Amino acid sequence: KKLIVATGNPGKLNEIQEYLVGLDWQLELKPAELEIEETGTTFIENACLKASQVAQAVGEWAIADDSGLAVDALGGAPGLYSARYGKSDQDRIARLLTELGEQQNRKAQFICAIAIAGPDGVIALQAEGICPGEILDAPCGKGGFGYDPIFYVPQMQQTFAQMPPEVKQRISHRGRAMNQLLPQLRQLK
Ligand code: ITT
Repeated sequence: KKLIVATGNPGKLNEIQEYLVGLDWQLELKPAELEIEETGTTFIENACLKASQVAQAVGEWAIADDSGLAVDALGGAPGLYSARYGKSDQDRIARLLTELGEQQNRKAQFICAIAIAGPDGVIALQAEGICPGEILDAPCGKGGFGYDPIFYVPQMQQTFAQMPPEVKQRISHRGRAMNQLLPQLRQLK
């Protein structure tokens, strides 16, 4: 069976593909011209919206990810608006560091919602994962994507961008959501 990966973000796409290696699904990219407006008020709502609309448009199963970084001292911003916070990863990181300034409370969490919809657009599976961490004063590390260079995980004493990919994949918000979802995805026939 085909599974359309409903994302336009290459970093996400890479990671989602890794979790699905060895499964019985033939992965396919979402047509680039198919863009879904994220009108939801939660990560889960937006993930469901993207999965459902792409599945229906293509007439195949689809998996979507809605994620973001919520910073405590910024009242949870950029949160749902993490992608819309700047024009490039570099701009988004610069803006976040500027808005946080000298703030002592650097606590933050990455949140990831994943949804899978059938060809009729009906949601079959959904899960959410969270990874707590801290925002550094300056970027550190070359791996990953997005906000990874400023997201430090105290437990590992590294940023997401410093970790070997398999370590990020195991402990990240996306990893935690996928771990809940994968056993159920294997049952879907
Ligand atoms: P799609 O909607 O097409 O999937 P998007 O990039 O617009 O792509 P979102 O609306 O879910 O996706 O926005 C997520 C934002 O959070 C985006 O700026 C990402 O770079 C960032 N983000 C999500 N997961 C991340 C991770 O594991 N590491 C670093 N940044 C991440």
